[in-house]
Amino acid sequence: MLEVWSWPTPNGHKVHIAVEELGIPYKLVPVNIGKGEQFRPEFLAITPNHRIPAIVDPEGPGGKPLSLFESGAILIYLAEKHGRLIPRDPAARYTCLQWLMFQMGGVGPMFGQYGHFHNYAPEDVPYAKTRYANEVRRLHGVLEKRLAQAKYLAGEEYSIADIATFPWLRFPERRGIDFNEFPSVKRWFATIEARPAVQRGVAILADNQRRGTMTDAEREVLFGATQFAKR
Ligand SMILES: N[C@@H](CCC(=O)N[C@@H](CS)C(=O)NCC(=O)O)C(=O)O
Repeated sequence: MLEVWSWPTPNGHKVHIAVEELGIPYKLVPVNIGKGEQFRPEFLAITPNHRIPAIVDPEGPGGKPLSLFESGAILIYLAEKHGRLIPRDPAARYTCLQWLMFQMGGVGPMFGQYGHFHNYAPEDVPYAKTRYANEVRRLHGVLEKRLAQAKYLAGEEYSIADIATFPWLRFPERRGIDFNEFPSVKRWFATIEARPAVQRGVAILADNQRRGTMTDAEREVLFGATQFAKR
């Protein structure tokens, strides 16, 4: 059975939503990143980058086991293996991959840095706060333009590009964003949020979601010496 090594973060939710959408039976292996479980040897054997999500498919290409990390690669793999959530038409397929890469290289990293400097940095760094707030707003503007022209990011079809982007756009108020300023993003978000598989996906491990401030121990694991130790 497919193993999903994960935790309830936006990158984890992408894979939770995909397996729910595709109806794939899977075994969930929780990796508590606040407690440092991402540094355990069994997880490092799957991903040298010690980040969730990762998967192990015992029935990979050629019937051989395949392990994968990087949520974008996982989404492409699952969609192609199951023949859904990625358009078949070549032009639409590349458009889907384009928006998936836009999420992986833009939305994810920039929103992540916004969160870091607004919520976790031990000192106030106004330049970084402003820079990432501007980027978050700019990226919403890019999505708004696209979604004013197309129903979904890839075009007419719901795809892994939407699945990758949706979890990062949840709770916009936490990033100083009001969806009323981005009406097409608001329409798209409500459509995706209403999907039963998406609701099941974001509920996975939800009881473990961090509430309130980070503890010193979590801070050390995520941003201190433990994070940067040579492995
Ligand atoms: N580009 C990676 C990013 C993965 C990532 O940053 N995962 C975070 C949670 S959202 C993580 O595992 N952090 C653990 C750590 O920083 O030690 C992907 O999309 O899979």
